[in-house]
Formats: sequence, C-alpha cells, structure tokens
Amino acid sequence: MSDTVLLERKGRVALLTLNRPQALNALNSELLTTLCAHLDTLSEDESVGCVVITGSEKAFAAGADIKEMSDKTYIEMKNADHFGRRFNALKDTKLPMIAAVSGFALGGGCELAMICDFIIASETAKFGQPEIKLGVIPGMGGTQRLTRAVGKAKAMDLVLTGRMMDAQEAERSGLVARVVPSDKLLETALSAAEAIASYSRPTVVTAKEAVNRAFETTLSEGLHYEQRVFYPLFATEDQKEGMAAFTEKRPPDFKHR
Ligand code: CO8
Repeated sequence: MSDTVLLERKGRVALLTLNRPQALNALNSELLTTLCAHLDTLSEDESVGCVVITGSEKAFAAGADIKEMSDKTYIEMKNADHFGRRFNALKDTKLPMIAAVSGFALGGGCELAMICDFIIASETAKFGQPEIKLGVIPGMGGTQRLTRAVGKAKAMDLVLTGRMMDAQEAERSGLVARVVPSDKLLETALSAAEAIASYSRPTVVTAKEAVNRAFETTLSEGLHYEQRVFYPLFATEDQKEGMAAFTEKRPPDFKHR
C-alpha cells in the first residue's frame, strides 16, 4: 500500500495520517485510492471501534490535487467521479470517524473532514471551499454538507468568496465540535476515539445512524425513526450490562465491542 496514507493501530482505534507533506496533503488519486482501501479494510475489521483521520501540523489537506486535475477533460473527470461517489458512500459506513484537523482544510480537504462524523480542530485550523478561485465549485459534497453544517449565509459566504475561516469561527458556526491547542489535537482526538471504541458497538452504530437520519428526513419521521431504533436496544446484553454497571457503581464491560 502506498505511503501517502499511514495507518497505525492504537488498541481499538485506527489512526490514518495523510502523508504528502510536499503538497500540503493534496488529495491526488494515489492518496485517495490508498485512503479508500484503508477505510474498506477497517470497516470490515470488528476489532476497530473508531477511526481518526489526521494530516500534518501545517495541513490536514489543501484540497484535491490541482496539478493532477488541471489538464483533465470532462470525460476524464467523469471517470474519476468514483472518488466522489466512494466518499459520499462513506456516510453509510458503520465505522465512527473523527477528523483531527490542524492547518489547512481546504476544498476536498474540508469535504473529507466533513465526511467524518465530527471534527476536532487545533487553534491553527483554517477551513474553506476556495474552488471558485480556480473556476470550479466544490465537487465532493462541499455545497451540501457545509450548508447543512453552517447554514446558508455562512456557506454562501465561503463558497462564493472562497475565503478561509479560522477554527474559532468554524466552531461558532457549527462546523467543528471542539477547538483545542495544537499540541493537544491528536491526544484529544484519540481519547474521544477510545471512548467511542469502548462502548457497545451496536449502540454506537445505532446512535450514529439516528443522528445522520436527521439530515435525511423530516422531524416527525426522524423522531419516529429514533423510537423505532431506541426500544430494540433493550433486547441487547449491553443495555443490561450498561445499566447494571451504573447501579453497581462499576465500569461497564460491554460484550459487543
Ligand atoms: N494541489 C496541488 N498542490 C498543492 C495544493 C493543491 N490543492 N495545495 C498546495 N499545493 C502545493 C503547492 O503547489 C506547493 O508545491 P511547490 O512547492 O511544488 O510549489 C506546496 O504544496 C506548498 O504550497 P504553497 O507554497 O502554496 O504554501 P503556502 O503556505 O504559501 O499556501 C495554501 C498554502 C494557501 C493552502 C495554498 O497552497 C493554496 O491555496 N492551495 C490550494 C488550495 C485550493 O485551492 N484547494 C482547492 C482545490 S480544488 C478541490 O479541492 C475540488 C475538490 C473536488 C474534487 C472532485 C473529485 C471527484
């Protein structure tokens, strides 16, 4: 497997590090192929409870690789479209994913972070969809996921002007879950991932699916969906264990992790 994405296992957590420092982790086809291959393998691996995707201190990813893309024809881009579709399909993965973002998360980099379940950013993080400056628009979900995350006003501002927003603005706007000092980024993301990986896997999957449902449906349908998936959890051993552990004042020992 190419070294454009490095995989490390830390117990039940998998850490994927984007690794093209010479190009600020620009997402070329080699990197995207490697990332998708890792995610495919990890999502089949029951011993993985959560994935953290990160980059370098200077850049999470500065977007799709402009140099690789610039001479492509319409047909070639359509043929490369499988990356867009594979990334969009990741919203259906059961694997919880956290983006740990330091430095630039631009264009496809911002879109990759948004495909993750949530984003933890360092104080130096900068987010943007600058494609307009290149004569194109976001093509891996930016116009849709950014708008759902931050609302129309801010999404239009970012997509139409191409400006970047810093970590504080991104947190205020709802794009980012937490902002932490740079030297605490990985530690914080890994600790959140360890917590998630320690819980009952079927419950984590149910929780993730229920939150994602909010983006696909009406409120009354979503509430109905939540009730339909809430009650069956009482048929699991892990619900019995979680509640017994609380009553007995001990840590739970979930069976299905
Ligand atoms: N692609 C290719 N190379 C890049 C990219 C990129 N996106 N970003 C940076 N690099 C390279 C630079 O060319 C430079 O290489 P070299 O040293 O060989 O010239 C190296 O990385 C370092 O970059 P800079 O010298 O520019 O570093 P600065 O600190 O001066 O600037 C910036 C950092 C502001 C991040 C600047 O590099 C920049 O503006 N980068 C481009 C950001 C951008 O426009 N991103 C959007 C790309 S388009 C996109 O993502 C569309 C996604 C849709 C895909 C759909 C597929 C199906």
